[in-house]
Amino acid sequence: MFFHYILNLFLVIELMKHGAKLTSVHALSMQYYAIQCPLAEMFVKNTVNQALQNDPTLAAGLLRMHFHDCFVEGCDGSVLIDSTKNNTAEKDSPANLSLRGYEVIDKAKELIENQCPGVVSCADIVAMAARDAVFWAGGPVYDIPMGRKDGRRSRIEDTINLPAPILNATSLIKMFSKHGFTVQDLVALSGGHTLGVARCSSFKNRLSNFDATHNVDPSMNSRMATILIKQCQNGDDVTVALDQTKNSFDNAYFNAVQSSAGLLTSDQTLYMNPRTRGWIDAYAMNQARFFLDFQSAMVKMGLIDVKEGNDGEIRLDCRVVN
Ligand code: HEM
Ligand SMILES: *[C@@H]1O[C@H](CO)[C@@H](O)[C@H](O)[C@H]1NC(C)=O
Ligand SMILES: *[C@@H]1O[C@H](CO)[C@@H](O)[C@H](O)[C@H]1NC(C)=O
Ligand SMILES: CC(=O)N[C@H]1CO[C@H](CO)[C@@H](O)[C@@H]1O
Repeated sequence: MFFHYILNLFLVIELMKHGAKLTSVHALSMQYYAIQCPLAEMFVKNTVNQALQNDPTLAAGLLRMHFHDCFVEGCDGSVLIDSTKNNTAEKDSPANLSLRGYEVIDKAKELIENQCPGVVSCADIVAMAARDAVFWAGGPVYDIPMGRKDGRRSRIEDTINLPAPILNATSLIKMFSKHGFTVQDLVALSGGHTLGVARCSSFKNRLSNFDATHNVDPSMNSRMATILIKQCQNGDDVTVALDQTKNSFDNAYFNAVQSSAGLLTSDQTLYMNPRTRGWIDAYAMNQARFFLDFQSAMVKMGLIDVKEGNDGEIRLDCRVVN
């Protein structure tokens, strides 16, 4: 308990150092559901643990879901909304088609609604599930403030705000800084690619007709390129692990990037730009440092444009606006 308290204190200090917009945070709190739904976090945790026992690869899905939720319209559960006759939702954009883990969120929401109806937002459940998935996979444990309200808008065209895998470090730095992230945050968050897979469609830009002088991206380890070219002959939907331990949350991703084995352009570019390169080295050398910076960057990500009060609602079914 005491350790937790110290950790919280440390995170707040870290957040202030990183210049988080603390003014927009005041309504969120660690104890937000303490009175109205004290078991909310436990329900989510149990549901996530159970789902991951059956399918460990879902940890990656749940982490990525939170990232996509927060980068499009803020962390407001908009990523969960199903398309209707009138509206094509974020979910149905090409970027989001490979998102996974929606059933886990539905299941947690159902348990929570039975216990304390109309209290816990889908956005908070997504944030908790991502946190619990990281821990389950061997990553750090950390507290997140709660009290996000659910949004009412989910439009396919808004997913343009997601970073594309072909972006270089300069563009990524610019894009992430719009949300208040430092260069260090960008590299720590990219460490989320310690979990999961990508489809060939996401990195085939590196495997042929790369530029005027190269057929294959010269920043890719050539043995790896040969293997990938072969694997991707079976189609755009073939999946390849983002690092060598796709179900373990560790710092293997940074070792991969160091040895020219980052899978996406957006991964390998972090070793080519002098502003990001040092952080790749730091995290490759020191996993504890990565964990610490990842958790503070995740707390920060979870606060992007959060909706409070009447700006949002507590959705009753995470897939449908009330
Ligand atoms: C830096 C900019 C980023 C870009 C360009 C990017 C892009 C991508 C792409 C293209 C994929 C593969 C999708 C597919 O082919 O199906 C992917 C997967 C993934 N991303 Fe990112 N991502 C970024 C940042 C992040 C962040 C900040 C996180 C979380 C902290 C994250 C977590 C994940 C995870 C866990 C997967 C694996 C998903 C799975 O196995 O289902 N990514 N990302
Ligand atoms: C779709 O739009 C029409 C007209 O704007 C409206 O009457 C209807 O209720 C909408 N349906 C849904 C499912 O939102
Ligand atoms: C990064 O990408 C942007 C946008 O495509 C481009 O203008 C810029 O020249 C690129 N920077 C480097 C260092 O390649
Ligand atoms: C990262 C990525 O692939 N983003 C795409 C998401 O979907 C929109 C709409 O189809 C595209 O414009 C983005 O490029």
